[in-house]
Amino acid sequence: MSWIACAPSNIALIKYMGKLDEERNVPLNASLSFTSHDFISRAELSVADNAAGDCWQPFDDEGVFAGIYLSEQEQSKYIKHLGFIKNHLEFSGNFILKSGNNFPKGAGIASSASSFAALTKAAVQAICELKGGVVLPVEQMAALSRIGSGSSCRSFFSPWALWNGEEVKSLSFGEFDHLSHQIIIVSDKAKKVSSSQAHRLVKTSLLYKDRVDRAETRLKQLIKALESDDWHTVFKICWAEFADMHALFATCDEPFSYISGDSVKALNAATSFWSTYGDGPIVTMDAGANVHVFWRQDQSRLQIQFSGLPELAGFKVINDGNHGNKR
Ligand code: 2P0
Repeated sequence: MSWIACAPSNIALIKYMGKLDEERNVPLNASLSFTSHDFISRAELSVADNAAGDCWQPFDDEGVFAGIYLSEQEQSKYIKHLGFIKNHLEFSGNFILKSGNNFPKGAGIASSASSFAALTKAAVQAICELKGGVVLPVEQMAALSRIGSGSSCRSFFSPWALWNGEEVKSLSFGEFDHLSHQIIIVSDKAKKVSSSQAHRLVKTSLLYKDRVDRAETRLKQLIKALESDDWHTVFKICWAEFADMHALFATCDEPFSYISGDSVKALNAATSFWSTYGDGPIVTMDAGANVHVFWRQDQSRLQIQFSGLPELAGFKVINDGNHGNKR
């Protein structure tokens, strides 16, 4: 018997950075994210016949979810989360766990969010069925998933997800519910500082003191701008927010940066595009070097113009819905 679940990635525009409770991944500030249409992770559980414990395997076929290999450390974090769910649901059997994404790992597309959400869904479905119980409601699954990876709780809600403390819910912003998400891949190297380390280190920055207030203020401003269709203000707030997070990284006790020279090239292309056309994409960066841009449906011509900019030549551009569009 096997159980399969899929979950989408999500990208925060107001960032989760800094934890109130490290064990349970309770954030210090509320965050707001846009849920991907089809950057997806898939998890499959099947009952293991031996008592050697749970184990992880990649998908071994040629399908879109194959070819993703987790490091030893990633496997053990993933299996630990399965153990946590088994323990929570009082289940003692063992599973073979397979997982993969239809997008590259370590490319700054928040594969941790989608993969932990997919695992949580598959594990809850499997255990509830094996025990003859009712599958948990989505809010409870999101809360369990959050313990494995904080940002994964937002992947249960769409098109937008608002996560505050231990609660997460869907939001909708009319025409902004159908944004086109494009990622400028300037690097596919694994990041040197993990997100969990970053959450810890930012607290040592002198800029951290008012960080929660700044994030909460921006969240209110962003929701207001999204509700009033004020795209330019949305752009300005999102830029200020990712710059704020990256400034925390650069000013903590063991300073680090995810922003490379190529990230700056992509960012400059976006700012000069806005200056030239008086319009452009929302821009953000995650805890990685790659640059995320979001477009409204009515900006499809601008999006094509942007994709063709000479400054972006040589970078791979991945589109939500059109993966691996290499230029
Ligand atoms: C976010 N990030 O809001 C922020 C912005 C990265 C940059 O949440 O330690 O993998 O598992 O709770 O969720 C990435 O951190 O960290 C993240 P843990 P997670 O998306």
